[in-house]
Amino acid sequence: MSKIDYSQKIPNNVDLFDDRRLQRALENWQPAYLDWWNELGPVESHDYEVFLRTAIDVSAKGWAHFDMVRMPDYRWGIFLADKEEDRKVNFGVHKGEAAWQEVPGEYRAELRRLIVTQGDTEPASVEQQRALGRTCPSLYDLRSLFQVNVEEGRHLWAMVYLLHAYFGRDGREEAEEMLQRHSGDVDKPRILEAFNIPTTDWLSFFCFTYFQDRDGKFQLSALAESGFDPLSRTCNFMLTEEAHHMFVGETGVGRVVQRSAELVKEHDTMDVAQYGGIPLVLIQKWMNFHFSVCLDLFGQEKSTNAANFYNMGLKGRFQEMKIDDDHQLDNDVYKVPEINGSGIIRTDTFALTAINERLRDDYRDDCQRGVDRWNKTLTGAGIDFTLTLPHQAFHRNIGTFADINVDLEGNIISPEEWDVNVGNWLPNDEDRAFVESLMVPVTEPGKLAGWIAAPARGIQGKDPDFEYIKFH
Ligand code: BYC
Repeated sequence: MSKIDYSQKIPNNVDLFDDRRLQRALENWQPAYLDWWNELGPVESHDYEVFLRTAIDVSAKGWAHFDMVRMPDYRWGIFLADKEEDRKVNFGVHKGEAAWQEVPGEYRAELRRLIVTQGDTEPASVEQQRALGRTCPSLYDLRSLFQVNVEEGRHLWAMVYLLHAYFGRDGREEAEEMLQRHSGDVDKPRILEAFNIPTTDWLSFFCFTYFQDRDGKFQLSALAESGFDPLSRTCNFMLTEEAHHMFVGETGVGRVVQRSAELVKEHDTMDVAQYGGIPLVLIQKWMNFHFSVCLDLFGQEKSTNAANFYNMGLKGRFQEMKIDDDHQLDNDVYKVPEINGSGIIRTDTFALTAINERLRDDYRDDCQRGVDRWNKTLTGAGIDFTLTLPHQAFHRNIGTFADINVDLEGNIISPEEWDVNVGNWLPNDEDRAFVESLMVPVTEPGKLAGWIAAPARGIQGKDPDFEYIKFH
């Protein structure tokens, strides 16, 4: 079951050949997808040959093959993780029942909504990042961008497969709409706000892959717990690919921090902008922006939607089966932040309605780990500067804190104080113009832009200065 069949028009391990109707429906969608990729995928990449990873198996070892691939010839396919025999619904009111192989009729609308929301983010991120190839800091980084992009395209295929295979006509309509909504489009925007902001510089790209792809990790992990087995298996395999995207983010920001630290030491000043580096205060502002925008992606602090998804057995918690409780949560509480007079406190609320908040807490802890590693680079260089994650109430647009102003430490402030300080906390026009001024393309093998350190190693045993891209 696990080998992927590349002899078919749509590579897959789901026996598509045996279901001619489904195969035809997906083959009808395929040209629209390719048109979308050509129009809104990475700019000017059509003649490039890129050292890309392609999935060839879904087992833990040796699942990917690396080779030079012409970008338009990349094969997007449908891959589900292997089926677990006798899998059960592991949480909610159906706990203990056999996992569903078909959509449970009473939960069809909720399930479709979750799959559509997830699917919509995948092409959105490709659209957001489409112009970055023009300003890559190295061939190594350009390859990382394209690797991330093709796999986000594949993740769209993953969700479109579920829509086509399990939701009939309205599933097909939803699949079409995935290609009609566009990031930032005033009339037909992407569903979640963080996917409508263009990614215009590489520090933003690295923050995106660190913070926003990590939301992907947590949401996919919660969906991988689903009692709807095909969704679980799809998400499990997507998570295998997702890990590399976060690696691109963590090492990307880490290399910017490292380069800035080198310049601080070399010139004995924090003002490294004059030497072509990105000052640490700017890196902090970029982190403040991306982290706060991503916190919104977890939804409201108290959410009946999330409680329903959990009760229904459709979307679990992060690593549900490692949590030691009854997985039904009828009598459990969880601490959720609330505004209390002039401050923010955490109070007990029903654990079921706090599902979004719990996932957000797990996410925050995971984000902190990489920040600690970046800080190690700074302490190692003897630099007295600590990068931090802003308070969870800072710069929020969804939930409890959407209508108040909060500083980086979590103090509630007046709109006037916000206006005076926001330019010190979030990237302002001048900061963005400066960072963009550094974004000049470097495309000679082994060469690197001056604002970023070299990668510690290359991809798949190749040297960092390997010719990862051939321009034709
Ligand atoms: N923007 O009850 P609530 C990834 C709406 S990233 C706009 O809290 P819920 C990737 C909400 O729709 C992972 N609207 O909502 C990363 C609701 O509307 P209604 C993507 C928002 O549903 C990088 C109302 O507010 N996957 O894979 O519990 C590159 C009430 O809110 C937002 C998923 O998100 C928002 N941010 O939670 C590529 C998983 N937040 O019902 C890919 C699927 C809330 O009042 N999605 N609203 O009309 C979900 O699980 C949930 O829909 C959410 C929201 C967690 C997003």
